[in-house]
Amino acid sequence: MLLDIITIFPEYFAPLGVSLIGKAVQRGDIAVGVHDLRSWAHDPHKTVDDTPFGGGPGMVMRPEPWGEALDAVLGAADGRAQSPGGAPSAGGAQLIVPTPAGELFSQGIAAELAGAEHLIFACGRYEGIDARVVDYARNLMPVRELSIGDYVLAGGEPAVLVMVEAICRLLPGVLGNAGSAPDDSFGAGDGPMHGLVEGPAYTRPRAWRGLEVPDVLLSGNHGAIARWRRDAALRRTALTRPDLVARLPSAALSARDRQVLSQARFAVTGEDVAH
Ligand code: JA5
Repeated sequence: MLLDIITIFPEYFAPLGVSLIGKAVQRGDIAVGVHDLRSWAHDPHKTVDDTPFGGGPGMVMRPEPWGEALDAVLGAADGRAQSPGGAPSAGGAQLIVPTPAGELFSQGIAAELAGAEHLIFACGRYEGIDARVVDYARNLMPVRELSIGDYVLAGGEPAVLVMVEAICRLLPGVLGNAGSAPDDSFGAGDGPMHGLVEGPAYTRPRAWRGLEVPDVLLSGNHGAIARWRRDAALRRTALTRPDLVARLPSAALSARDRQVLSQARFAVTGEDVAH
């Protein structure tokens, strides 16, 4: 997979050299290009922003450096793919634009994007990027405007780090333990934890500062352990993410699941547990 990131703060992406993604880059499983938008600004001050038409606070990113940046990054990828033709065109490239106005990024979208050949991330700053840049880019490649949650950031950079990590850990060989992806919270795929957050995890020592690990996890009874983990995931999801419980398909819930959930929901609603 090829990742290109366009930003006015290239140094923000130093973490991509670390940990799982850093190792995947070293192996050549992922190629990352981090590009300074100002290298496509041609005035002496390398200006990338201007005042908003129509008035209002703040500044807007000018379209010209963005247009040149997208053309250059697409053209370079075309060159690498040795595809024919003149004008830059997207050989499997998609543009991702982080914005609080976008579609909510999710595990499902991460899984879709993990199948892409080439992702280009456009990091806005100030009050955002001139809207014509996305209009222009839609003529070249698929474009997704994505939000990582309902809060305001000063720019798209931290959202891109989040999305890159969520996407790249799904690539074959990137996660050290291939078995740990399907059981994660939100259970990518259709494993037993699909649609739930994960319950608690424990390791040695068995007793620590007077706190004990649940006996079942030391029982060696794998059926009982799986059941306990599912119960714990259901209870925790009911407590902290009732929205996820509401979206579970009823076919995915056994009689035991329903019993665990109805008991958990007593606690959530604050109804009289003693009834
Ligand atoms: C701010 C110029 O989903 C949370 C997000 C906040 C935010 C994003 S994504 N992008 C920007 C931005 O500010 O580009």
